Amino acid sequence: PQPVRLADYRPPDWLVDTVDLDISLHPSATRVVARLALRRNPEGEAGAPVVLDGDGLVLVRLALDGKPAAGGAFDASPDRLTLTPSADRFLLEVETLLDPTANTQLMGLYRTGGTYCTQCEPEGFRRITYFPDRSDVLAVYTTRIEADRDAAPVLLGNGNLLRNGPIAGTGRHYAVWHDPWPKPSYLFALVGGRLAKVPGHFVTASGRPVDLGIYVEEGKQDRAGYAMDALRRSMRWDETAFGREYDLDVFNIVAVSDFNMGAMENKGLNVFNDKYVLASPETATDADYANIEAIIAHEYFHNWTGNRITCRDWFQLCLKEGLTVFRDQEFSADQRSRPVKRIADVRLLKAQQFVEDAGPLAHPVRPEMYREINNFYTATVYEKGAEVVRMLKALLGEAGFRAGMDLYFARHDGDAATIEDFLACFAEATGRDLAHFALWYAQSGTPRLDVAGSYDEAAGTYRLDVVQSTPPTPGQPTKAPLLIPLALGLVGPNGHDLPLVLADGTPVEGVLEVTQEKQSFVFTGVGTRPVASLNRGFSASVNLVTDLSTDDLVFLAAHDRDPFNRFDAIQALAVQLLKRGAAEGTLPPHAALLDAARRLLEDGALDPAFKAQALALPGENEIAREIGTQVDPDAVHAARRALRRALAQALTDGFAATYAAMDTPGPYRPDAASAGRRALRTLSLDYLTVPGTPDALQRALARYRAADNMTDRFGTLAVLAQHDSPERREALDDFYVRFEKDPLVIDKWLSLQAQIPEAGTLDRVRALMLLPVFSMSNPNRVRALVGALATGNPTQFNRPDGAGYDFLVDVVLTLDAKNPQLASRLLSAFKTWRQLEPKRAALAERALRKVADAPGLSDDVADIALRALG
Ligand code: HT7
Ligand code: ZN
Repeated sequence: PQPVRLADYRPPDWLVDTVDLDISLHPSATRVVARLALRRNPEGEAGAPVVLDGDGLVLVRLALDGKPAAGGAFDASPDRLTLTPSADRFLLEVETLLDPTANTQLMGLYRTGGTYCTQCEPEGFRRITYFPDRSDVLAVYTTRIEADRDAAPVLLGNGNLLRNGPIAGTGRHYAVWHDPWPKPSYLFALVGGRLAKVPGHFVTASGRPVDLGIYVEEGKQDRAGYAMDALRRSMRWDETAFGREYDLDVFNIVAVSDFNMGAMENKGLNVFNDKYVLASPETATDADYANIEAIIAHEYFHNWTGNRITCRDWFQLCLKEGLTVFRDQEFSADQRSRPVKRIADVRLLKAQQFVEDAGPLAHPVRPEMYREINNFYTATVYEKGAEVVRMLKALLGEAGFRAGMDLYFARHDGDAATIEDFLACFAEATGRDLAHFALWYAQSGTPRLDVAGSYDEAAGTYRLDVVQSTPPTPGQPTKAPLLIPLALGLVGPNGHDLPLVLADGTPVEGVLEVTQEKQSFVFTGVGTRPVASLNRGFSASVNLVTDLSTDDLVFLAAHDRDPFNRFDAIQALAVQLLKRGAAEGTLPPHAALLDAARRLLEDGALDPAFKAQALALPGENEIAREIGTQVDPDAVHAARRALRRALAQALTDGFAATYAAMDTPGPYRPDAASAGRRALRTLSLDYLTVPGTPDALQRALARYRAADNMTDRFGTLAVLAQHDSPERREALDDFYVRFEKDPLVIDKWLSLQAQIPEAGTLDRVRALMLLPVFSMSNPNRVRALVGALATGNPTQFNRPDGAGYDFLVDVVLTLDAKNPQLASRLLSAFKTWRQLEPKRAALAERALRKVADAPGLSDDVADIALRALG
């Protein structure tokens, strides 16, 4: 694929004011008539022809200003339509013919379980009609949809419904939708199908009534209630937190079962992977409920950050995605426990984004070059993009941040904007120069911050020596220092924070600004030796390396007033032990960790959800990332297993007491407090089951059987899955029989088995692929089974014989012809291969070369294979 570069951006030569679509749905022969009011862009290249994008299109006819175009007046191929009109304004009418049933890429117009639906971001609209398919061409759309009335009684489009009705004598009907808000083509959507509507209602702060609809497969209506509730809460929250109101009379969400990602924010018509809509206590876990809440909110929040203000080009993807992730994280923090949400977000950031940033697929939050844009919907754009917004807020404070956001909404409503536009609003609203801060968008890699503290008792001062460095990443061999907001506290022996006053008398409001490669900060008036609590709340997205002693960490785990750092302190203790354990083959002395863990477990004032996070050991991928080079996944697994045993043994009584205390009788409720109790209870059961004795396994099995909700049932199944035993077999069989007819629940069962860290797992996965519940055509199934093995089972994916790699390569090559986006995402599991010990690394490299050398690869897979090989 040819590279596309940010530096080559040019405004479009032609603009489109209005788009009138007439789409007649048919399973294999859908007709699309598009009428585009084209106008030469005064900012484009003078005299440039009209060049419209297409992707595999079949052109039926073409007319200019109502007259059929003659042969020489245009040049058409499936992938491009070029015209050289004499006028600077004209109406183009194009008819194309599509086969939605044959569309297995799930991009453009396709069918899922008989329902017609579209996915146009980033470049799917060109698979529907010829168009300047770029995000800076904004038009007003009117869409007439026609379909067989029985096959598709529901016809949905963007905007408001203008009219609908039967087409006499044909068995067909139509609906006309009009979206008054100019939008780029990637936000276009339509849905046609036999779907059930779950209705809802919302009145905006200024009194606009909005009809809400969640459309699901017939019979699933009772599983859409939580999503509806989350939607209404999101709408209200955006009004109070950001002053943003909804702007149409209708807001619809459709849940479909074949979908490449989580959901899509099409204007007024969000399309969702059904996994992020459907929930009932019997079928969804607490984690599912939290994800539904977050993703419903995320897509809704795009209405302003993404839709009303969109991106000038795809390099600016983080402008909508990073900002919208930040907004959904804040929403969830307000709805649930803020510290627990922060801990979960940082865990995800480290597990996904830090890993990406440390490997061959590293790229800046705003990339400067891509070959396949689909491969840039990454943890870096989303999660690090959100962290950059969070750091901006840390620098500017609550009021400054809000003033900048207000200016951004006021100034850029209706624009296709850039990161520069965004930052300029904050600079202007607060008077701050953000030129240095902007480097966060351009420089890839996770900065490392080395911080050493020294106390001078005689002078009553405490000094922090800070050194920042960022390791080289692909295309960026050298790095510049960043502007890093480092939130901190100096914790006195009584657990209280000491006042922060710099040597020149300047008070520090909890956040230091680190700007240089080396910097020292001296605090005065420090009467006793404090313990530095650094990067509180994970204020900066950095790898922090401190000189804190084991005693300091134990102290912070018990006393820090910043809950994130209490969590982080105990995790840091665990990471130190696990790194040494993996390197040395035996666990080093670990009494301090056991002590810290006991104190947390026994602290009656702590939120159970917090305890569950703090007492869960870092995952194997996380430990591997901390080790960084020459990783042996078996050694990591052994070290973690040993530490689990040690904790289980030392804290048996505590876990038993907690297990009993966290029992929550009464009907299931998905709120955060109840979820926290369940999480801590299952964690306790997990530790109690570590010995694997018949009694322990029977207790877990009994709990599995007695469960009256999916969180407990699946939680206990996951506990049992770690022990090769008759109890595991019984529970797995039982689960399958109970939920065989429920694909979303079966996904959990598939994932769990794919993550069993045992030698037989690869064969098990192969066998599961043969079951009728599995299908290579459904992305959720493939991700649940193959994706879980590749990303959630380090020992079995990285088998020393390379069989895990060969398996993934076979799946990727098989899938590529069908669904390249899904194939390339699976292949991204190789992003960590360079951190492995030499033998495994050589096998992984060989596997990647096999992919790179395969004939007829998609752009998506070729791009990942070549970049991963670097
Ligand atoms: N903006 C969307 C990103 C997206 C996508 C969604 C579904 C299928 C394919 C897709 N490609 C890109 C989702 C979001 O981040 O909100
Ligand atoms: Zn998004």
